[in-house]
Amino acid sequence: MKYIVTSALPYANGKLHVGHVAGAYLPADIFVRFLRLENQDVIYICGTDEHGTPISISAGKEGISPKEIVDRYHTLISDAFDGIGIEFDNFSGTAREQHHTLSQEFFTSLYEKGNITSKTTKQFYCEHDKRFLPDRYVEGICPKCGAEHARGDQCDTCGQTYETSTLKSPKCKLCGNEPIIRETKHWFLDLSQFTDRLRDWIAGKDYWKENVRNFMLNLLREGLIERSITRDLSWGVPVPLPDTEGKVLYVWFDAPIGYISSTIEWAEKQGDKDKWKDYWLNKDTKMVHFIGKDNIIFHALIWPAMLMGQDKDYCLPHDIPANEFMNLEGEKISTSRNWAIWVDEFVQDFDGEYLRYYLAANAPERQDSDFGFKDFQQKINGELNNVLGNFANRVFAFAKRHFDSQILGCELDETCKTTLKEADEALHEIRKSYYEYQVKKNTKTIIDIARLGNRFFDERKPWAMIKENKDQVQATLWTCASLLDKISVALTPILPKHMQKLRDMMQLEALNSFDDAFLSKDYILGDFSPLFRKIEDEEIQKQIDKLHAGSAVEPEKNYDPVKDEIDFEDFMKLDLRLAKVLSAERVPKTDKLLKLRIDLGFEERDLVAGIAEHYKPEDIVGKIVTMVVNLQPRKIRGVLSQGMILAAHDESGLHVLTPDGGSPGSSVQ
Ligand code: B3M
Ligand code: ZN
Repeated sequence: MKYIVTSALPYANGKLHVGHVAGAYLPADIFVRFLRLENQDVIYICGTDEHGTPISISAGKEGISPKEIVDRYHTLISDAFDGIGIEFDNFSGTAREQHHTLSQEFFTSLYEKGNITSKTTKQFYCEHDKRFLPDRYVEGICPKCGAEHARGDQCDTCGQTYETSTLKSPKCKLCGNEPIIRETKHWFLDLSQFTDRLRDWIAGKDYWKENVRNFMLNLLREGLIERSITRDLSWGVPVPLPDTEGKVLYVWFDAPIGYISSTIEWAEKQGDKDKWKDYWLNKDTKMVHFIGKDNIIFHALIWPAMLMGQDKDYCLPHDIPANEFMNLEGEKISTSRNWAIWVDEFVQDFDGEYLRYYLAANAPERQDSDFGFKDFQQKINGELNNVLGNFANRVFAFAKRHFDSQILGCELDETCKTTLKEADEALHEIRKSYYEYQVKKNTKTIIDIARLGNRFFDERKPWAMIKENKDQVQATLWTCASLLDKISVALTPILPKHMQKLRDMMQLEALNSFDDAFLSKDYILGDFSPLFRKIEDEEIQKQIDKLHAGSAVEPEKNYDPVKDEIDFEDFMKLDLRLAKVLSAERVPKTDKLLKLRIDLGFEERDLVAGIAEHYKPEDIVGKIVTMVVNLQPRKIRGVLSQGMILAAHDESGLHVLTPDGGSPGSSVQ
């Protein structure tokens, strides 16, 4: 059986944060490490997703090329994966030549089969920037759920996709202007032609996670529509048709093809350029895509259709275990607000495997989970240190003191056998659960084996028994050593480095298989030391302070309550005019008041304005302001005030309303 395991290609437009790792990377890496313990033939494939509008926008903002952006983040992301032991067989990038070639081949194959249609569509165009505004170049109100900050291609809030031109209140992301609609020719993948094949394909997927399978079945029930697969952009895979200058393949069309192009690159690095075919052109291959839930439609619908529309007989996804999201300290992770834990920074302060352990124990497999720093500390100190680390240390120390670090096989009594049997039953469950990607459950089950070991050690009281019955103590120690051996196997997919450290202390042979957990052997211990380190309160407080300081968490804006409704007649009683400030002086003995001489065109007036804390007299003179002129005159600090100028106030201060044109006396409607 061959496996291709992939993780969603991270956009090369930002650093890696813990939410990414929890959703699509750690679960995949753990699954691959487990398959290797099962001596399965597996390759783990990934790479950076190097196209798409966010990269072009970032490049524009920094005044550099998109290539420089993707090269920078490819390296940063790759290094971050190294820091937490995520080990791909190949980590490529979709800006590479052979990816472009393959993507164009995919397009052409579908085009020649008539699966791609073209039509002139309405697209947002910015007259100021003289360019079309695909995807993230435009932002507005989601036409499906009404959420703000919806993008041109997909709404982050409800996850739905829609025709860009249906976006409400669109704004150009480059200049903020409202774009116009212009016609432009684009190409569409006609998914309806794949309905029967997709329905047959998914019929056999009753083992899929519910959220994925139901999502797909709903889409099939609603009826498949054609989906735009090209964009007006300069950065991306050029559309392989004549007269398509300035048009590229939509990033979500070419990105999944990156799984294949990265495998081709891997085969070339292996010195056997056709080796990728053993996996991709093999109907028996089990292809497993690890993704976040916002990527389901692309992986469970569009990508299989693209594969079905190829001349080559590609294998189709076997499983798509989409994970939910991980939040942070009770809030959604937000890169724009820097409300995130960046992996490259985190591993400067903590061992990368502590992050692995916490994200495994807290995996968002069936529902969103939350990364809490105090909870992280509790799991590392309370479980790794106090349960597993403590169990190993007390067994090794006792064996060193009383048996010269030699724990040899011996006659076991019933209690020992029962304890080991309980552990083996747990291991069979763990093995099955790893095949079902149930990492969260396995983390708990493995730590429970260490808890069983601590309880067994306490109940056997070797420190007391050593004087009366050394054989019984030897049986106790051997049982404990065997439990630690089993744990070292079961926990290797999650904590590979620390479990190798444990096996080195026990001078165990190299781990070849999950079955090694059931072997019986003598234990000749080597040097040992604490397996883990405790995390101090100050370290955690420092992380929490850093998160809050670094995140531009907007303070809650409290708006003035909206006043009672008035009718149009009431509003029409107000006489609003433009007016020019001729002179200004402070009102004596007050901090807030300025006395202004106002020119209304048809007359001059005095008025008192409460703006002295925000405007020096010289700052306001000469301004054209907006004024209520039919307000009853009032004496204020001895000055007869004949009207009121309008100003807005917020946390940044007070701002008088000045029109962007008009002359004194003009009526304001
Ligand atoms: N680049 C990342 C995301 O939307 C996107 C995945 C592509 S996988 C082919 O999370
Ligand atoms: Zn613009």
